[in-house]
Amino acid sequence: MDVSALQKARYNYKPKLPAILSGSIEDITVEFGDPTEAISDREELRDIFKNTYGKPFATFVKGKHDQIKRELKVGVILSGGQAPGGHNVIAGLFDGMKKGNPNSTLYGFKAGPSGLIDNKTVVLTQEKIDEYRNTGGFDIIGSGRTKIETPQQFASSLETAKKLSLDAVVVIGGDDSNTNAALLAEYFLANGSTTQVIGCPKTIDGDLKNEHIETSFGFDTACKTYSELIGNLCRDTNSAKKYWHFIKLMGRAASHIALECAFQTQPNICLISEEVEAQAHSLNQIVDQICASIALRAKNGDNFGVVLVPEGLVEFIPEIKKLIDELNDAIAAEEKSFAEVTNFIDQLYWLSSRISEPSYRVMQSLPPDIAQQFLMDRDPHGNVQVSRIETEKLLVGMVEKRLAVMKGENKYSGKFSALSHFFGYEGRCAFPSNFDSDYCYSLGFSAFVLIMAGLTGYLSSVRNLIAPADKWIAGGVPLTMMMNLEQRHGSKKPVIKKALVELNDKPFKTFVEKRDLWAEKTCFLFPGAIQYFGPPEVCDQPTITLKLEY
Ligand code: FBP
Repeated sequence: MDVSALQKARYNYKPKLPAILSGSIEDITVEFGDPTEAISDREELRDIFKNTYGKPFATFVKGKHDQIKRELKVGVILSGGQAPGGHNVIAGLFDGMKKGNPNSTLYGFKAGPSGLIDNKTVVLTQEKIDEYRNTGGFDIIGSGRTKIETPQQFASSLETAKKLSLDAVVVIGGDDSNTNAALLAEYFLANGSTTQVIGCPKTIDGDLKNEHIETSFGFDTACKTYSELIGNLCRDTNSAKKYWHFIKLMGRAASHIALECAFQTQPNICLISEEVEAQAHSLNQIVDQICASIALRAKNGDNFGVVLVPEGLVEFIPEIKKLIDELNDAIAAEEKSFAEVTNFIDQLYWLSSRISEPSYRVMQSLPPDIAQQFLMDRDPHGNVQVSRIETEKLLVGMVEKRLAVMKGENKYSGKFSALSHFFGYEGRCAFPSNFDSDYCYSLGFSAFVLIMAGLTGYLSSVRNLIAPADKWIAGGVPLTMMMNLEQRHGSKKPVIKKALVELNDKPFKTFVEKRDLWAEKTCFLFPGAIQYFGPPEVCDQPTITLKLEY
């Protein structure tokens, strides 16, 4: 098979591990902390997770563990959206298992959680793993968004675990997939199965984090990839000086990606959804904010600029959030009936008696092509697919109209020509940065140690990430401690709470200190492409967000 020169070179990259995992395998044991509690809804969660609720933190320390050389059978799942480094999680898990016992077997479940339900597997051999080391993508086994939800799906998953005599299942996924991992761990135990379930924190969105999970893998590479592209657009527009670029960035609900890319490129405007919600900004107020910067720069003769728009923005604008919530509930309550209405005009009529009058008015005020995007299929977890709502185009259209009014009022006299972009899929399968290569490999290796320690319902955790890798701290965090109950598909469900941008934390505050200057002057930074080989200050740096947070 032909491979690129970079891919060949990356095969030889040796990911760095925390000191505790890079020494002798016979010298790793687990130290337990205090029992944990869920974030909220503790009573209900204790009841749902009767066997797995409230386990203690686990940290790996030096010491003897008599099970470490046990022969294992483990199945691994890549779940949800792709994130750079997934292959290295599998490689770390594989290498740990083989170091423990060369006879151990790692199965890959094909195409996400459905591979577990339908028992579709491939045995991952040394040769196969070597083909994917330090590469992007999830193509080694494929990924999928199937949610293990129905009693039948849980029973089939257990059946597969029994048929393969699995010691453990490792779920590499985001908040929803790891919620599923927690439910699976509970189900297995409640049904007398000894198959353990361990999660690994994946998602470019960066929203699966807390004080014990410093970041999800893939965030680093995705942000650096988008920042390269944004930086290139900044330089392009600074050269020709004639376009405003409106760039929507993936990240689902959270604005972590937009904020990190703002630090790396210093655009004129970066909207932060969490702030929009906190200040209850309307769509018109957001447009006013953008127009104020455009007018200010036009006065200086700068009819160009860059605006970053987080993917989930619309869900945080109070009137639109209300509309989305009402749409979700109305559609979930009568899914079949709604599916039968295919024409947009008829859909509006269908909705008119099912959502509130103010929400109906908001729906009607949106350009029809955008309004239709709010009605597209929900994902299997009941979320609106925000990546498919063209917020960047909506904003360009509204800004154009507002500037025309401002011109009439003599408040603006510049030229406005805008181009819209959406960066999302471009960053999800990039070659993982050195940081993600190391972090992912360590997460996979840690998952192996958690399995050897007999733990279930844990998320693999590697901390102290701004230090050099040998100083990283590895262990596991009980999944139930990250949970609360949330409204999904019309009813309350246990879910891992998404970590959104905290307005009182250092990253956002640092951004606030700088943004007024960026809105008026041209302060662009050009971070360039991810470097895989070279000096550590260029190649081995974590994100600015992580540095500010820790
Ligand atoms: P995960 O939450 O599964 O990691 O997915 C992240 C993401 O890339 C989001 O940023 C985006 O909204 C979504 O996936 C797009 O989903 P899809 O790949 O199904 O189009």
